[in-house]
Amino acid sequence: MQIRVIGVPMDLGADRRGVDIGVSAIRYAGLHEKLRALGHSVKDIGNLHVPLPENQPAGDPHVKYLEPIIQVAEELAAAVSEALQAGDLPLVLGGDHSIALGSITGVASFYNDIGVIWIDAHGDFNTPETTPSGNIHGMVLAALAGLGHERLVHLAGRVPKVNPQNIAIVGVRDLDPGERELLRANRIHVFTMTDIDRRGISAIMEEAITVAGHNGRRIHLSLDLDALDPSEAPGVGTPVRGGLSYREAHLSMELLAACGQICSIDVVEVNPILDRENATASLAVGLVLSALGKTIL
Ligand code: HAR
Ligand code: MN
Ligand code: MN
Ligand code: MN
Repeated sequence: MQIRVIGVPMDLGADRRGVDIGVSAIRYAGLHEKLRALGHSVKDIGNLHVPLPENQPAGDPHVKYLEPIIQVAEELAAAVSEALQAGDLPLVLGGDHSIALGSITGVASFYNDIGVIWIDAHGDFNTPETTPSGNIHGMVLAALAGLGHERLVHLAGRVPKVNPQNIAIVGVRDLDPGERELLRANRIHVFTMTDIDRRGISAIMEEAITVAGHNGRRIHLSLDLDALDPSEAPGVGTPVRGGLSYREAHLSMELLAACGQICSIDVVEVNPILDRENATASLAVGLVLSALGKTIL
């Protein structure tokens, strides 16, 4: 398979600066050579242009940096759908999680019914009314499901980008009060760390794959590195204790590879400034390899 790498050095969607250089850290961790060693071909189109926060007004404090985030999302959506049209698998490197707005919009313009598996400590299901921070990375999944600021919801094309029934969130352990209500009211399938502790990651991922992928629909994987326990992934902007272990994360990726329905991937929230010797970026590369077919034997 040809993997098309798209870098998006975005940090307008989060408060903590540093995820913009996550794209470089992931490349530096050997992404290309390791993908090639696995038998894939790799085409890297480089990084999209992302404006600097220093040169932008934050604007509405309930949806900060809305305009530049939308601008980048439109560009990314076009790049992702172009990759899919060419038969490549888009691998989008972040940047903060607000980039999923563009990547999933691009996938949804190519396939008319998609599923999303969102692996994250957080729900990213706030709206401008419920957000405690105004940071768009915490609102992006709601927007893709049709809820929230209308500029985010109505970005290029159909609304919603993904049917809320086809979304599975895995690894959750930190929700805001209003966000929790929205997830409940919209019957989103949320698999918390408690569910994983009780039932095991294998059963949970099988169920998540059924939720997102039933009827054989294509699945977009959005991997937020803060889903992992901070002992494994210290280099993330918003660490939360009690996350996925190294093997739980790898097994999740291996099960996704085995399902054969993954059409596109985001890897987000790697923050090299907070990392230890690029451990989190290296972990991200390892997880991508497992998601793209690397097995132990
Ligand atoms: N829920 C909080 C907010 O909306 C924190 C959001 C999260 N950070 C992330 N996204 N890294 O997964 O502001
Ligand atoms: Mn996230
Ligand atoms: Mn997160
Ligand atoms: Mn935030």
